[in-house]
Amino acid sequence: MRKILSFNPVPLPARNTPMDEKALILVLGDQLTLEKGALKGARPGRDTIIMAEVMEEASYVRHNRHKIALIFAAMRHFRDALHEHGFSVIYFQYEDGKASLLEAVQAALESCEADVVRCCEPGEWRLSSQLRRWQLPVPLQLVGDDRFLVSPEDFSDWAQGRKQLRMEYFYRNMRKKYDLLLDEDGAPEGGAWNYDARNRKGWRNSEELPERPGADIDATTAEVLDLVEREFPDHPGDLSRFYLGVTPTQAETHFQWFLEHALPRFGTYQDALAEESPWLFHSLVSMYINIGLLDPLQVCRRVEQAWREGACELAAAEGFIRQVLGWREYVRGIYWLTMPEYASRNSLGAQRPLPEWFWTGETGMRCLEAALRQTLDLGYAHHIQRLMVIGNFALLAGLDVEQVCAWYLAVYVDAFEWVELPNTLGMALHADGGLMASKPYAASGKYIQRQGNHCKACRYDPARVTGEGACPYNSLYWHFIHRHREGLETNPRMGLTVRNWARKEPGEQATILQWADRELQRLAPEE
Ligand code: FAD
Ligand code: DLZ
Repeated sequence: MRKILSFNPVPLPARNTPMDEKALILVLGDQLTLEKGALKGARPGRDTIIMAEVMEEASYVRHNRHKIALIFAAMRHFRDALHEHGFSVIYFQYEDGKASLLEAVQAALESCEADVVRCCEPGEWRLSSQLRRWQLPVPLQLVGDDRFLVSPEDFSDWAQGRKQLRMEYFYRNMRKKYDLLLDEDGAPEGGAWNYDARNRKGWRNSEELPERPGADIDATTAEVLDLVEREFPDHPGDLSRFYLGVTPTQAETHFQWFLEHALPRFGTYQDALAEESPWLFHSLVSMYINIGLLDPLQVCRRVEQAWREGACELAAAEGFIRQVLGWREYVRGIYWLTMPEYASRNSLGAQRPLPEWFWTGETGMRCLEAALRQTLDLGYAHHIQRLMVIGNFALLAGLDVEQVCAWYLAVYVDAFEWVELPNTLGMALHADGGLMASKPYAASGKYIQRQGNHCKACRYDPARVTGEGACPYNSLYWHFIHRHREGLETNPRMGLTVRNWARKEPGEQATILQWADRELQRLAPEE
């Protein structure tokens, strides 16, 4: 019998808090939820809260300026909300010059009486292992993160003994456990668990794109934007286009806008690529969920409710819920199941240096340039841009896995390693030996042409494989298949492609491989 994930969202370790114990509660920049994590059971008047904008967290990668601004502005607004709830908060602003969270906590301990330091388990292995090495004059208590719907322990129980881990089965369990999109008999609404096949339409510029709400910039946020502009001159991000909400209320406004204006088309155009819009009908809520401004379960329930009220089709609601309830929780499970070893995997031996144009966007390839420019300027690209445009190029070209992952961690506003790494290393680069995906997401220019309208305006032709003006994705695709043909021919989902390659005349193969080598040298030189 299959194991069912235990229903209780994230059992926190039993905490026997003596009534007179005073805690110094460290709240990290992506833990901004009242009454969850380390703030669960916190007592105003007795416990003190510490929050700190610190150099180490702001610069462990070259974070997009939108991300730093989002985190600092959201932290400052959260501090104000804590004050309103009667809490005493020690808050270090970036200008206070604290280098690290440890330094901030040590300084806070000198100015308050605390018997214990309490923190919710950090989302990234890097910080989690650092915290465990801290030497403090009082004990450090780490509590589980109850903003996720499955704890790492429950995920590990589910994974144990399975020959192969597949998101689809995990997701079905989650639907049952959280009673989402089930009919009265507990069967999936509409009779199927997955409506992905209906969610793959290409963009032909045939729909009007609704205008998105902008940012609501108050004095606190404006101050942060100035600070980030001044202090992080070498980081990507055009802050004159700041578009993010920084409080739960603002995040809710953006989500409500999505429900009303974009959800009805979300499913249909989930995989589409468009010249006209960086976001199409996507929700733009990952950053809010990831830092605690929106609750993942509530977001799913609201989408289900929208469908039940007739506001969208089942395929749209199911598609969205699968991403949040399924993929988001699944990748976190994979991360904690396999770290720290996962980060060093490179099963396809990809080692080409990351080209400099990843930081400028200048490639001349219309789809790639659009995806990179919006990534660098706004810190946002939707899933298909991350996977099938940028990630696909990195996969086909065999770019160095560590460098590609570090780039993804830096450039997106929603990037935290627990979600970035399995998506990049596993899903996009297929470097984890097939743990995340049963086949590499490798595609030629034809896929990109089918999904959108970039190719029409591009100098490269998706119908040509070699010669000046041929779309580079085409020859690189065959180069990839050729390089990895031995490993791929036994993969049931790739065998046919390998056989198609083998059927080509040796002369044609040689021409394609030579052209691809030339393209690789031009676009991703080895030195
Ligand atoms: P929508 O398309 O509107 O989807 C709804 C929500 O579903 C998202 O907000 C997100 O919470 C969730 N979701 C969708 N797909 C995934 C997924 N594969 N994994 C986890 N959650 C998912 N997501 C991040 O939050 N942070 C990252 O650093 C990140 N890096 C990625 C790197 C690569 C190479 C790839 C292929 C995907 C990455 N994703 C990441 C997943 C996904 O692309 C983003 O969550 C999504 O594009 C965010 O935009 P949105 O809110 O408009 O999402
Ligand atoms: C991402 C980020 C940034 C840019 N700055 C801070 C900060 O100054 N202080 C803080 O507490 N948290 C910050 N964060 C979020 C942390 O990096 C995040 O908590 C860890 O990566 C664990 O997920």
